[in-house]
Amino acid sequence: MDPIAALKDYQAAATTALAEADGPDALEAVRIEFLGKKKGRLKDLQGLLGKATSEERPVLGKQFNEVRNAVTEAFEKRKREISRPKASLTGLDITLPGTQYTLGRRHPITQTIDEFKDIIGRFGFTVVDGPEIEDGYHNFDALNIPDVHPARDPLDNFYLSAAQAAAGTDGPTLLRSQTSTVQIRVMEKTNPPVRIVSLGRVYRPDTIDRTHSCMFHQMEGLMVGDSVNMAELKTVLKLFATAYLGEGVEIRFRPSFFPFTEPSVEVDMLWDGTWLEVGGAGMVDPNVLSAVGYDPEEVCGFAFGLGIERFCMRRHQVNDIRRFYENDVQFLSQF
Ligand code: FA5
Repeated sequence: MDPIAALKDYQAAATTALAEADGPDALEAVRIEFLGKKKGRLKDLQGLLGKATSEERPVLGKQFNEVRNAVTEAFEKRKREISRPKASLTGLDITLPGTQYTLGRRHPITQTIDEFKDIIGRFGFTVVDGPEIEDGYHNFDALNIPDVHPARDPLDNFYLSAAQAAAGTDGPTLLRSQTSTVQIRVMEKTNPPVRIVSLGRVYRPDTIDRTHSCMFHQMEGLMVGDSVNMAELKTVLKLFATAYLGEGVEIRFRPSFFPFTEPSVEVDMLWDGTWLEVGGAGMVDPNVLSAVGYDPEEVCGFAFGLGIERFCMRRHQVNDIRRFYENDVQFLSQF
């Protein structure tokens, strides 16, 4: 074959093969075929040139070098194109900074719950869970709440008639109005001594204001043994509040009434010169102990229920509970 024509063929075939190579593997195959040093089409061309006469050789040699350099350059260019990110091919400027995603964070109430668990865990309380959808027995009956008590009023509870119908039960089904339900569920299954807390959501159709929400969180505490007393209850609550809010916190206990404790107290906390109610507590009523099969002559206990939002509000100087539930990212991102 005429060496000049062979050089032209070689260059044309290499140009086509490079254009068709659409990935690194295909490109490498083209390199081996057209630029391989040991064998391949370049080697064949060299063999052809070797047969040229001594007059032809300088001219052909020069042309051979030019063609080989051109194919090598075309190969390098194609290699750069293939390795370039695809986006640049669609006209995007890949040197611009990428989209900055902001990481979410845990809700302040979730953070408070975790801190509560940590603190109360150091007092030896174990964390347990209970259901948010409850039956009337655990929300009222076992807690010594009489049938005619206003705490059962439909205006004070979220009764779930559809859930009740689905469960096929006679008694009511409702969103629990307090975490005290968990006291009962734990004592039903556990022999004394008991030392548990349960933290979670509760629901009440209260009028919403600065310190009231329809859904909020409580931490229930229960300690049962043979000599548990009111002084220990007050000490636990005072030490707990100090651990969460600092040395300066002032707590007071006001005589009160709950059907499931006797005596009962309400717990207030001083915040900027005003007392804010943060919980209820007392010695577990003997009727409650009997309802779960404990002998009130043998064991006694204390229980408390604290409003988690109100502690969190005082700690972070949030003066309206509604702020926690408005999904205002600017507000939430401060915690
Ligand atoms: C109870 O719920 C009792 N179960 C507490 C208890 C437990 C007493 C064990 C004795 C033994 P009370 O309804 O007072 O009590 O609520 C307790 C706390 O929950 C209140 O002090 C307050 O901090 C918080 N709380 C009550 N209602 C709301 C509401 N609507 N929004 C936000 N927090 C509330």
